[in-house]
Amino acid sequence: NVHAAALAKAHRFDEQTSAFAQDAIEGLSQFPKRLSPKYFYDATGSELFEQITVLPEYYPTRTELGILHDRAGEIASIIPGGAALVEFGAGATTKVRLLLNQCALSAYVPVDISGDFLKAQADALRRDFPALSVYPVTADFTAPFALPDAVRQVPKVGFFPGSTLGNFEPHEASAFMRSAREILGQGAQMVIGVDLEKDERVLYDAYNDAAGVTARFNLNVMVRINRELGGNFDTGAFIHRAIYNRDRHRIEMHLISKKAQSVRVLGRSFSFRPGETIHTESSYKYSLDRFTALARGSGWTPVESWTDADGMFSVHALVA
Ligand code: AVI
Repeated sequence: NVHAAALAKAHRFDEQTSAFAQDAIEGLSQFPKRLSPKYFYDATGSELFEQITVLPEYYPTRTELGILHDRAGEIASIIPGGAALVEFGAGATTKVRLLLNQCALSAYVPVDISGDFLKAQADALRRDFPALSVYPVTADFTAPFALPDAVRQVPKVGFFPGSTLGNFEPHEASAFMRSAREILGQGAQMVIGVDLEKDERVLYDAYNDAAGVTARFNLNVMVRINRELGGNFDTGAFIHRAIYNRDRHRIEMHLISKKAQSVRVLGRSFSFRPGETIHTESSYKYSLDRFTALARGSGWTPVESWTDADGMFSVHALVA
């Protein structure tokens, strides 16, 4: 996309903003229009997501925390002593703390695109776990990155909770699993949280909460485009909708235009028909079998998996 690249350059964007600019222009030029869910997470979006995780309808976070809490001892028993834990996309440290309390880990390597947030979290962990070395890495974990030299010699354990894998398209999910295996190396372990298929009503409610937090989270990507890419989205002229696509085993989040309108982003105009959507996120729901097949197909061997009593969510241990 030469035009978008030239625009980004003309606007003197930093690297992250020009990637956002190119992706946004490319996505809004497609039919159906789409935006990548990775752009939800500016400061406001991250805060709104934290609010989502404690909504009564949003079961994944508390269910996964319950599994990690109940099974921490079992999970710890398959993690070699002195290992370095590499967390892909480190948000709040609540989940990793459950493992740190049980495992004799030597190092923690949180990897996240947002450097400021990482540093604050790293400082808090150093205070609470003085024996732990913390080496934050600022990187987009969907692309290859180098681990710090200090953890080169110790066993590695990947940690990818939250069913973030579910926000990847199936080919992206396989590519991520393969790349994680490359980064962590032969013999590494991986602990990964994966949301499961279930009653459609439960899924629907989790992404259409009564308080409207998910709607604000979804619409915030337009606020972000307005601010960072000189857009003029009227957020009042779009509505949030999440539907379950049964054939593809995924929740889809959309922003739907209430009327015919056109929107300018970086000096380009994008027109919407009434009812036209921007597909902003897919959240894939796996069966245990479909996930273990994906893991095997990307170079991992499933070792064990745990679910809650209602079979809502799963945590898997894999070995490379
Ligand atoms: C981060 N991710 C796993 C969340 C999910 O459930 O797919 C993002 C989210 N989207 C709407 N609500 C939560």
